[in-house]
Amino acid sequence: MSKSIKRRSLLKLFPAAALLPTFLTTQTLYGCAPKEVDGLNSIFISTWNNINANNVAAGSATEGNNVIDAIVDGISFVESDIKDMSVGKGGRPDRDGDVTLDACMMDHKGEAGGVCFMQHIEHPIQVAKEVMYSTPHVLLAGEGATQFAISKGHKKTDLLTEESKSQYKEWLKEKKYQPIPNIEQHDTIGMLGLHKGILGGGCSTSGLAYKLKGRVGDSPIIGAGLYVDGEVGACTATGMGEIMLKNLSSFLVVEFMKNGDTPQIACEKAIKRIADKIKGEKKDQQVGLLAIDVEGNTGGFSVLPGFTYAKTVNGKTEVVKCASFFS
Ligand code: SD4
Repeated sequence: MSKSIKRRSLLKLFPAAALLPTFLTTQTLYGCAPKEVDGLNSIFISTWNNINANNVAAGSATEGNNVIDAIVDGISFVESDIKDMSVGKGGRPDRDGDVTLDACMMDHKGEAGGVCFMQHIEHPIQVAKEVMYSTPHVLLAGEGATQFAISKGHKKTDLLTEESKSQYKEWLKEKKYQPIPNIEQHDTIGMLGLHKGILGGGCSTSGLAYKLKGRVGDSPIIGAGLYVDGEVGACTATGMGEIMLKNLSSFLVVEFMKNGDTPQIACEKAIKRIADKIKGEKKDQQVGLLAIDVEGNTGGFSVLPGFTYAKTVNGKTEVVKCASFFS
């Protein structure tokens, strides 16, 4: 079974998201019956301007898929989009010219799965879900992750594109490792969903361009790039992964929400903690945090200006501009 999502066939279906095919299998979420939030059937939020991904996720949920499968569908769409050069196929390579992918998922029961430093597989988010539900593990890395993906029916593929190859060739002329805020750190997709009262989240990236071989960022690490507590809320992160890894930012945001903060205040507090540590020295490093609570309230905040998120409530999408700690 090919799990590749064809961009053109999906685009043809917009905005009639309800007509989207059920292209991925449906996972039953333990027969849990949480209360449905009044008037809110589904809400999907994702980092940056990932409007299409949200629409795919919302359409998938409308089709009857649960929140995890809807998120997998939304993120898979971006992984196949070669114009997004920080996720999946078309992602910028490491310093050796190899594309290495990180992704993770977490559900409302606290189940989690991820892959990191995985090569040659177009849909790390699907593999992350498979790690979550069909292995006793949380994280598979490198060749082991690739082999696992192949064992689950994924095909090996060349993730480089003409554009990413030509940008890499240019980069080789100077070989300077200098991530640029909101340019290079702006495409990773972290998506959070609340559908029929059930929370879930996923995150997928090719990481920072021209990173050292073997570098793994926050995106596949539970607590750093993503955290979900089905009783409280969820958070996902984007930007300079090393910062989120050192601060476990997504876990921290959910913990703040658990202690009573709104998603917005929780994101602001977690960013402040980072900004206080940075103390103005590393003002070129962006971190954006995005959160949702079980009631469907959302919030987002970043270290530097420029962070946005796409928000789709009951099928209606808008892009929200976030405030930032530094101006
Ligand atoms: C990483 N956090 O690998 C990711 C990069 C990112 O938009 O968010 N890019 O550090």
